[in-house]
Amino acid sequence: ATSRPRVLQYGKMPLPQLDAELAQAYEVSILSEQPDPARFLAEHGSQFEYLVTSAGMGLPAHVVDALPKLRFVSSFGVGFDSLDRESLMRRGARVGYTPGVLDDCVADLAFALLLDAARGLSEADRFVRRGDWARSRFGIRTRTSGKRLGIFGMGRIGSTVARRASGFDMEVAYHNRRPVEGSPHHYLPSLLELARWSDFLVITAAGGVGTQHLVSTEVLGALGPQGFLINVARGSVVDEAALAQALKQQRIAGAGLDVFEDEPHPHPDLLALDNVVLAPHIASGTHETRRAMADLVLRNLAQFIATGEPVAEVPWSAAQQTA
Ligand code: 8YV
Repeated sequence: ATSRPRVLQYGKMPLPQLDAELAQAYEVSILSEQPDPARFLAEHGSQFEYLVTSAGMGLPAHVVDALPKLRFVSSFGVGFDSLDRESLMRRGARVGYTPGVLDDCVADLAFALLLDAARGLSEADRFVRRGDWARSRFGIRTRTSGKRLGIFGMGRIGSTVARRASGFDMEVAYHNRRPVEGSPHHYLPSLLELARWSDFLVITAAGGVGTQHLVSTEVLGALGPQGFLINVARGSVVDEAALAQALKQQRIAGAGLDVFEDEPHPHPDLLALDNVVLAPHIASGTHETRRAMADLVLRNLAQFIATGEPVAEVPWSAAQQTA
């Protein structure tokens, strides 16, 4: 048992079972559970070659800088915008993540938010529970079938959303940094044009460098008073204050949001609005998908320790190997 590799876990994982499985296989220290994490890092940082974190917790530069022997990070999640790229590259540490196993559940939630925003489902639920049904009528809403669905970010998740759309007889167009080879969908060369075209604009783009506030007042204006915004990507891609204003003034029809700029604190103005559906970052949060993500976190770590190559590696980490 003494030969088990040491692993620094940045915090508790999004699937409690995974905490137990990591502790079973490795000599784990959980940084967030230490009485004085900064002191723990200063005293023990040089003992760790392996670290486990999640997209939600991230990994800041000061932690990487306190781990001089760090070789591999196994992250729970497909997003890697919260992992400090610069310090990790400087350290020469490789980074594994969990792409591919959450596409269905994230696309499902995008559609749940889309249908809810269009039909007012969450608002209707509040209406019935308040007893308003016996007093008044619930307003009529917007059709979804046959409408135009714009997808910003045509990666694994975006294309899974597009497949869902065909069941609703929706027309699909997309914007992406570049056209996706072999995609049957219409490419629009700018987000602004996509927003102008769309009835429903779904954000499935990766967050991070170069994507901050791309969904701006101008883009929301192009989406227009009949348009809906759905975001299951990263809150940072949307100017949330501008979105709250646009919703309040009904310059767009509605929104469905699973992600926010400052989680767990949605912009306070959003909480008072009925034309937005709010979810607490739950798109990957099913038993099946979180299990698959946990398995990939474990496999990435085990395989890196055994062979020096993870199963799935973030693009900039992989690129540094071939450069
Ligand atoms: C998770 C996510 O909830 O995969 C991602 O990038 O944002 C979500 O699936 C997150 O990783 C949990 O921290």
